Amino acid sequence: MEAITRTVLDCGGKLLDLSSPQVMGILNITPDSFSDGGDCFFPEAAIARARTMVEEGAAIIDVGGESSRPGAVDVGVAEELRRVIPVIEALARELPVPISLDSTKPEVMRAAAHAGAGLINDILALQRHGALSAVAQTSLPVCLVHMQGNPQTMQVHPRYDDVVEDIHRFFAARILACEAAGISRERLIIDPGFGFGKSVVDNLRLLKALGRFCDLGLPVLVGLSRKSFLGKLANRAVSERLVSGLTAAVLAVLNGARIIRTHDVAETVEALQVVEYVQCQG
Ligand code: PT1
Repeated sequence: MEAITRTVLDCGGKLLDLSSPQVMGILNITPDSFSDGGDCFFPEAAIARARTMVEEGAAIIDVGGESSRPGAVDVGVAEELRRVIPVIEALARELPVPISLDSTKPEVMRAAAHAGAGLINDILALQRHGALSAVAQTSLPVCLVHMQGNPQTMQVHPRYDDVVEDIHRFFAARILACEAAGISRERLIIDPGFGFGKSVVDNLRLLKALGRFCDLGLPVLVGLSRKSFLGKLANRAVSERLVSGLTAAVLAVLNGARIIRTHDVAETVEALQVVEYVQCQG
């Protein structure tokens, strides 16, 4: 595994230190997200939840206005802007940690950057028309997520020749596309996209082979918490997937992940602290 030479990301002036694994707390401003839909639909509730996650040790807050769970439906640009921009503005001003925008829409990316967002998280890996140039015009880091298909249909027939190598090749190509568009490698984070057009076995293979992605020399982010592949392994409903989620997060960090995107911030921070205590022994 190639060492990551750069361990601090500049997120629009707020620094994200990746010399130890960090937790990204999920803040869904949606009426329909898969595990917490509606909890934070009103700005006051969203801001309170973000404060709590930072107290619990989150190093980034990921704000999303459109659900991307399997079967989720599209939200228009105007509605997405209305949901996320006021919350990003308030959080960027108030909180010491960078605020990330979870969106695929260039218009929303641009507005979020102006509102003080410190990172762009895109499940379409900037493949939407105009997304590369929207991000290039900011100086923000960006997380490129792999998805096969789209949220409406991605779980119907996921197909790979070799899930790990196919996705590795996808990232190599997206990294080149970013560099050609003026987004330097130093700004990139990669995420194999657990649950985004993957069978249970595909997800397990990716988790086991996460180290393969680290050799691209970029920080690896993973989102595992409460996802259905974990539920299928242990026959657990969405609200019962904490133990599997923490186990998967620990495995991901042992296999090289640097950022864990999760609903369960306090528990994940505690689990990763144990991993760190063990890892830093001589
Ligand atoms: C993720 C992620 C994300 N996941 C990043 N952003 C979601 N960077 C939203 C299921 O199978 O992993 N990385 N933004 C949520 N997506 C899903 C996908 C939620 C699948 C649930 C499932 O249950």
